[in-house]
Amino acid sequence: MTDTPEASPPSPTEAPRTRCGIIAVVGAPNAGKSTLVNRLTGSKVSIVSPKPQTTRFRIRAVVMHNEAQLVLADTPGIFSPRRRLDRAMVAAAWESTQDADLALLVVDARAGLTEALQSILSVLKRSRAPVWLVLNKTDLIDTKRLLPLTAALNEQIQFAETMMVSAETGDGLQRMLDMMAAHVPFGPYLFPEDDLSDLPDRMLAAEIVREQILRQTHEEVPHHATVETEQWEERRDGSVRIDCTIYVGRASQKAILIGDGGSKVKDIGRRARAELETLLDRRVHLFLNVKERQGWDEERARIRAIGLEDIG
Ligand SMILES: Nc1nc2c(ncn2[C@@H]2O[C@H](COP(=O)(O)OP(=O)(O)OP(=O)(O)O)[C@@H](O)[C@H]2O)c(=O)[nH]1
Ligand SMILES: [Mg+2]
Repeated sequence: MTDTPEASPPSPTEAPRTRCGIIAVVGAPNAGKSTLVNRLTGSKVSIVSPKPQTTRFRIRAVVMHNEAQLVLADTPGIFSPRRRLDRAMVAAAWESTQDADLALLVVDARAGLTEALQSILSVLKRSRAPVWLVLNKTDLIDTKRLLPLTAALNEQIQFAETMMVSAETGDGLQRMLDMMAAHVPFGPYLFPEDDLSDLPDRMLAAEIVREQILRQTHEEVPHHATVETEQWEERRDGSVRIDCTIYVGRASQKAILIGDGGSKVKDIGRRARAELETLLDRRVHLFLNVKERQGWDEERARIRAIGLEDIG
């Protein structure tokens, strides 16, 4: 963006200046936004699953590249919302494009131009920030199919750039980083250089548990479960005790989550604990408590607890 004073290149007398910009990563559910953000960051900042609507709130991740700080905002997939929870998720995604210097529209190249994508395009047309098209999952399709898809999408929006990548294999990501670092405006860093994300550890713990629920349960259970960290207790031996509550909407969902003799919740806990120990680099004692709470996805307190604004 060259129309702001900050964006002008440094004059020869000035010390070289850094670049910094906020980049909103948007798209339909399951397009691979979180996989992309994790891969660009080189660590796990956002949970990933094969099920749509995995990400529920905006997570900022910081990537340092070529003297530039790229602040990537991973967002919930955009779809037609029904529940209060869904409306808040979709609002968070759109909101993140408002203060962005650049928006990346991530498209599942194999899925192509779906109805969901079509309605995103019609809103994104009015974006203040430039929009780049990121065709993802190119490892899954024949390259011959990419050109007609690019042409069809560019008919709807004049994308400033188009890139073809695979967040899974890393293909095309180096070039993408170079281009983003060259695009963001000159300016001071917004975050300390060693910051990874703005996700507090308590939220990270809840998200890692939710990721296991998404991976280990099916049908209606994953989307009707929410996880909150109730207690975080530092132990003298350097370990931490984390107590999380899993809320589900119905008794039947609770029964599935608990499993025969508690086997399912034990498995969810075991895997989440192992992952948390790696991410937090310390011993973790994880306790999960499953509660039935009808209508939690319409409850303001539950929506705020996962970091979403209540939008009524
Ligand atoms: N083969 C392949 N799979 C991918 C690629 N990128 C993402 N995936 C898979 O696609 C699924 C969805 O990925 P996510 O990163 O959770 O997608 P998302 O866009 O963040 O989804 P929501 O948070 O629900 O909006 C996961 O199973 C990923 O492993 C890719 O480049 N190639
Ligand atoms: Mg996601």
